[in-house]
Amino acid sequence: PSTIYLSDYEVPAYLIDTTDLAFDLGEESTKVTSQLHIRRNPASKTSNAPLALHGTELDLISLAIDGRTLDATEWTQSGEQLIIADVPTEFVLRCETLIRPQDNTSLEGLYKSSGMFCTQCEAEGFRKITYYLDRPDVMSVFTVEIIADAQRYPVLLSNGNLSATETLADGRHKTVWQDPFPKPAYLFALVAGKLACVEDRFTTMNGREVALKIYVENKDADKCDHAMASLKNAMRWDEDVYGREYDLDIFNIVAVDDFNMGAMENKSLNIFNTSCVLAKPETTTDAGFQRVEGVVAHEYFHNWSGNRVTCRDWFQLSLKEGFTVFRDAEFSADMGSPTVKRVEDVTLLRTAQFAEDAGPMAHPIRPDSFIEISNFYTVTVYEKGAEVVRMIHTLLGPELFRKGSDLYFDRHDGQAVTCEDFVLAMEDASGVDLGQFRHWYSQAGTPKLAVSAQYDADEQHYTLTVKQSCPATPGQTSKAPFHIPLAVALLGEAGQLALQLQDGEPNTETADNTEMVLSVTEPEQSFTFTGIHEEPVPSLLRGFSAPVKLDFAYSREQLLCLMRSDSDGFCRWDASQQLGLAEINQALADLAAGREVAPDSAYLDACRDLLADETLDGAMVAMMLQLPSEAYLAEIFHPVDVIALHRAREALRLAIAIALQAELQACYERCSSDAAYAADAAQIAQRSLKNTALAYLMLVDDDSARNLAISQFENSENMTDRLAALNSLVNSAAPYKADALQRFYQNWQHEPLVINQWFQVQAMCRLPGSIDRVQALMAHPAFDIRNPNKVRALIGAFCGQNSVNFHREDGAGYRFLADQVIVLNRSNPQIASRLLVPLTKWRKYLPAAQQLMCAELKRILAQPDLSSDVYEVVSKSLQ
Ligand code: HT7
Ligand code: ZN
Repeated sequence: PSTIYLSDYEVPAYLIDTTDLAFDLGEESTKVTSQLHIRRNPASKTSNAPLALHGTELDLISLAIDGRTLDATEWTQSGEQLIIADVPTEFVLRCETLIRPQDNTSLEGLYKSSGMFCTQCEAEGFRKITYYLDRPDVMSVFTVEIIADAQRYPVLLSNGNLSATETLADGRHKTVWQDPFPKPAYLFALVAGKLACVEDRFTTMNGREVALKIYVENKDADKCDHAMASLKNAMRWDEDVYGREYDLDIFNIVAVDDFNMGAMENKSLNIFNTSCVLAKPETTTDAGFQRVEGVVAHEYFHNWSGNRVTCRDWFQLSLKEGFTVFRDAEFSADMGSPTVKRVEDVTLLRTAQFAEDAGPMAHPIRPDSFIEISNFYTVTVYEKGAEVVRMIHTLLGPELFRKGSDLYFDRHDGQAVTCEDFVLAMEDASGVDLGQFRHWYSQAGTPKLAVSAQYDADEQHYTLTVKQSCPATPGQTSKAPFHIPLAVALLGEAGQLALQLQDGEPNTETADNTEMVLSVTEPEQSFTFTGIHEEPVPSLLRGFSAPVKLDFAYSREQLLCLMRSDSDGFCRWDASQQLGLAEINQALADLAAGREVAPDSAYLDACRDLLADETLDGAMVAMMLQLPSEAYLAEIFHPVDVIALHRAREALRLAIAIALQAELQACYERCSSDAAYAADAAQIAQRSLKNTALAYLMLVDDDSARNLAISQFENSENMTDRLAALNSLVNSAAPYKADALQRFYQNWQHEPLVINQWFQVQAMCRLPGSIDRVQALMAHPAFDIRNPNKVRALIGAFCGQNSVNFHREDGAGYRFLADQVIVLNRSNPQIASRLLVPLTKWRKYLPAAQQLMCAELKRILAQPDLSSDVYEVVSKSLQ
């Protein structure tokens, strides 16, 4: 497979003004007829370029130009391209192809899922439907005719407005859809199936009436209310916060079982993984409800950030994804608890993204090259990309940022543009120089900020010295300094101190001048605050103002002070994590020396106070009580001794549970409630704290804890509590757990999404023997390796979230994963390459583990017919 470089970008030699497609959907195969109005691109430098269309896995039936059928000498095929050497400057190309959606297991292009036809065209799936200029800077006006059996496929959908329906002879019917907005092929969608429709309406800020329709299988029609409410909230929010109005009379969402990602923002016809649209309290956890809200909003927001203004090429992916993730994060923060949302996002970034940025696949948010673009739908492009947009928001402030986004949308409406265009609009609207800031787009790696402080009591000066550095990443050995917004406050005895920088402008960043964003631009830089009457505790990187690793030598007392009283929720939580990390280090030393693990009493007191404080947000308390995850620890320790870390963390959790048993019990009881389920912030917080307390109590695993878990499992009416109880039981020695698993399966076997949770709980069980159970479950009738949700729930959860079992010393976990990757490489390369990520991190681990992991990677690499997806990840991780 060959590498594609951003520096090789050229404008397309041809443009397609209109695209007329006709689909004849059959049980064996589907005939696709396209009529493309093509003309030479006046902006192209190559005047006599042949027409080179993308196409793969297509049976070509016929090609005609302006009504004249071409004979086989007039075109050639090379790799994924169909080349017609001699074409007029403007013409109509008619093309007939035959495809087999029934056999399409890659879930790219047109495929069948649970009896319905559906499409996934981003990034390069349209070329599996017909020959086309399948690149995002070719935007065309689509008209789509669909013909299918009326009984089997009563619902026939595509983008835009329905312009005609017709009943045909032989039991078939036809619909015609017209989308007035020019779009790239990756936003094309088609759905045909027997589907129930849940309907609502939305009136936009300018009075446009929009019909909102969610199409699902009949049995799921009772699980659409939350998605519909989320959609309406998102539509209103985008009007209020960004001034963006919806632009068509119809907005459709369709739920499908088999889907490689969460959802897809096809113009006016969003296609969703069922896991991101269906929700009801009996079957869906709080996390599931929040995911539905976030993904529905994300796809809706793409209507502007992605569809109306799209990407010039796939190197610019973060232009739409980073911006849209930032938008959906702000939306979710406004709908629920902003601090909890921020801590969740930072947790994902500091585990998965920091790991990616330090690994063999590290890339800037705007990559310079790729082999397979599907491999670049990454936490870096999405989540770090969102952090980069957030930093622009921080540097400009909300008003100027809004001016910038207005200018961006106005200036580029209907265009395919670049990250540079986004930054330029922000600069032009605000007058803020983002010159140095642009390094965030081109440089990979997580910058480190080493901060030290000096207090001069005589001068009443407090100086923070900041040194920035960034480790080398593949292809980038030295890095230019970044422009890093560092939000700070200084905590004194009686609260936050007023901040004034020596030689600085008066601080107007907060009403009481107590918070400031420092612009760190130099490799080393000092900031001196004047009028500081006492030595403060610095609160640094408030709100996680930049995606960096911050190092400050806090004392335990300072961390306890931050944990108890910082007004910034992120810094409070982070202090709790740093204290937890210190405890884990101590536990490692204790176990190595054969001592009993005994947590520090001041740390325990702080946890005790958290548990007792009813005024605090329960979700925050729950997050602060949780020790840093094993995934986070894997980012801190070098090399990572998975087993030792797991033992130390578990021993510490048990010691905390024993020391705080009474408080945990009281907290559990206080948080138990009979109120009817609501997925609101208050109730979610309460359940989260209750189930955190239960998990701790179950470590003690005495009768009283088991009885709590059993009773919660049997009596809960919502899936959050039921699953939390099941999870505690499965990880305990309670004999009841086998019964619990069996009963759970029996009760929910008709709900695939619930059964996926059942698979996941077992896959993540920390106890020995999980790999055997996972292997046995792969033979369970409910498991299906062709369904990505099931693969993620069982194989993905085991390999990615059950470190202690995956890293079994005999290498069985690594072997198991490689076996699955080899199988999936043939049926679904996108899923195969995502699944293998845990193996690519081999350099982090102890030498024995490294060897075993490398051997499995080499075994994969030696397979014949390796997909470009898997080849790229494996070969880069072995370099
Ligand atoms: N823009 C969507 C990307 C997507 C995707 C990419 C590759 C393979 C399958 C896919 N399904 C959806 C999702 C989003 O970010 O909104
Ligand atoms: Zn997206």
